Amino acid sequence: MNTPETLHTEVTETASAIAEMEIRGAATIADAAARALGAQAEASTAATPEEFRAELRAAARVLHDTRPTAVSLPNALRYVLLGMEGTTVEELQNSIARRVAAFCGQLERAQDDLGRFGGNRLRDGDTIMTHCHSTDVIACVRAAVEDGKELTAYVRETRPRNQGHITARELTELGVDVTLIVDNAARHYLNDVDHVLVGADSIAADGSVINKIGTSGLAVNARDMGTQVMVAAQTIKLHPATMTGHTVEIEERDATEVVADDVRAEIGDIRINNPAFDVTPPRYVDAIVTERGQFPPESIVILMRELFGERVTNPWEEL
Ligand code: RUB
Repeated sequence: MNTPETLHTEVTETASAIAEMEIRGAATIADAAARALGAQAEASTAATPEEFRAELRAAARVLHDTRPTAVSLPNALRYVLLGMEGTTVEELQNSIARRVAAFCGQLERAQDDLGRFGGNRLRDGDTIMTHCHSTDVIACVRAAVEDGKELTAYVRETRPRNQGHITARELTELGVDVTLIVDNAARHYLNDVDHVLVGADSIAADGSVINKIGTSGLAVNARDMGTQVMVAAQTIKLHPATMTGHTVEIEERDATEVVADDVRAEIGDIRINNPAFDVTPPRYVDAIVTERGQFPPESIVILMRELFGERVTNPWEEL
């Protein structure tokens, strides 16, 4: 039955953890969503294949509607649902289990491969600057460090949620010499920086990079100062609908992330905007590093066509 009562708790809990950002970052969200679909399939008591399919689609819808910007989420749901095959409930269940395992395995391998390519771009003694927290970026730094390179990092704290603190901790654990700075201090230090290194939530067909709010200003400043901008993004971040003219929705989050209600009341009658992401045009990006190698942003559409074809379906939308 296609009702919320049949949703597995792992689906509802994963969905609320994504919405509340306890699970965050594009790759981690994709992994969690795929696993939640796996849990739904495994625990299903559907009496017929039709019921099973409807149940899986309902679960995918709940997961899909949590956050709108990271395309890794719909890409993960699509991958799992399109692999559903069989004529009995048991066969369908097994096909989902296989597909989830394949997806999560690929995600991990892709990050390792991407890390090696990104790591090759970094030289011993380089200084990087990061924004937000990206597991794809960390993979690049890890690969460089494993190659024996010593790195220094300026880590932007990343208002309003300070994901830079996670990056600072993880880079320190890797042995990188870390300096945490407020976002506004970036330009002050960019002269000392060899690479700005950021992740992506989505990459559009024209090579635009959608990532944490503040990325585009950082990239423009970096270009102005002659500093390389590298985007570390597995191909699961490629946004297939942008090939047919769709734009990427930018998530607007709660005003309380910017300022607490009591402080807001003291300030007076103001509007607060809190966009979570922004769009960096391709001309400010030197390379997009994926598990398939590095690409100039303008050529990413070729890879996108190869991976997704021209037509993209949203199987969770069928009721
Ligand atoms: C996270 C963010 C990250 C990308 C890439 O935003 O912008 O740079 O998601 O992360 P939020 P990864 O904290 O709002 O989810 O490389 O881990 O996929």
